[in-house]
Amino acid sequence: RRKPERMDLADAAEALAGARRLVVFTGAGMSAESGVPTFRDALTGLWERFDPQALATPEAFRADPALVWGWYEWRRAAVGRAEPNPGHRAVAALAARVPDTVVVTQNVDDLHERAGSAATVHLHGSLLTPRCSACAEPAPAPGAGAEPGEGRRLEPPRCGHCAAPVRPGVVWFGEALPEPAFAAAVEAAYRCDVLLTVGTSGLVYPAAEIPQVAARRGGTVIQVNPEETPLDAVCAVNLHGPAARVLPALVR
Ligand code: BJW
Ligand code: ZN
Repeated sequence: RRKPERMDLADAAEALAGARRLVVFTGAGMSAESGVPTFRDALTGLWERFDPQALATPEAFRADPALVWGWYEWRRAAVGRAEPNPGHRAVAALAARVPDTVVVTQNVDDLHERAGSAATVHLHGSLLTPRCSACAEPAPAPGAGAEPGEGRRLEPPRCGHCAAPVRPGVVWFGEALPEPAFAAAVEAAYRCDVLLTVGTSGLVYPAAEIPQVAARRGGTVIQVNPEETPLDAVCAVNLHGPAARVLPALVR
């Protein structure tokens, strides 16, 4: 099958409609229009206001569990109030059309699932699956109510098994990705004929390898991002624009 050198929106829609094995690879920009902040956008990104070294590393949690737990509880509560946007719904509609679709997300929210993409692969874990920091026993997700404000400390609950502090179920810098999720993502990228990458800066590894694997294997990579990214190098097109507007136009 011919792979166009340069595509426009109509070519991209056609490639998606004709895909037999599809991967949708998403990052924080996917949920931006649901009101969930990204990490690296100028002005609005979380890393503009918060220090990743003090919050998103295992060392940070060991040094100050209440600071880290409070920050993640604040974010979990915000995600609970957010709703999937038309982009999430367009991804679910695409998957309904192409049965062999794997949705791979770096996001720690559940907005793909709530929009109907039930089997989403989470490369960086989830805000909704806390576990023991010592024995990894899953901990019950805290109920609504006790949410801290922005930047407020909160003592983490204790493991019912071994009494160590419970930690968020996300992947911090320096930690390995969950092996089954990463293996499933690599395998899907290896097999796919089209990969749609949405709202990721493509800076964080090894997740950023996923679109590159698809491209190397001859898959057509279609990107949706208002900005240029390093993934432009492997894309047939970057449909510059916000996910909640571009994705519904692609799936129409
Ligand atoms: C829109 C939009 C709209 C805006 N519509 N788009 C190679 C070189 C250098 C360093 C490394 C390397 N390999 C590994 C590393 C280290 C590190 C890393 O990659 N660092 C780089 C930053 C340099 N990687 C790791 O540490 C990883 N682990 C690892 O390598 O382990 C090795 C190991 C092996 C075996 C045993 C032990 C260890 C783990 C990385 C974990 C990343 N975790 C985070 C935090 C998760 C928890 C939390 O939520 O707090 O994951 S960091 C953060 O970045 C989060 C995201 O998933 C991830 C990716 O960000 P994303 O989604 O791309 O968001 P942004 O903000 O960067 O971009 C948003 C994009 O959306 C922008 O492009 C906008 O333009 C766009 N946008 N509005 C569409 N409306
Ligand atoms: Zn435990």
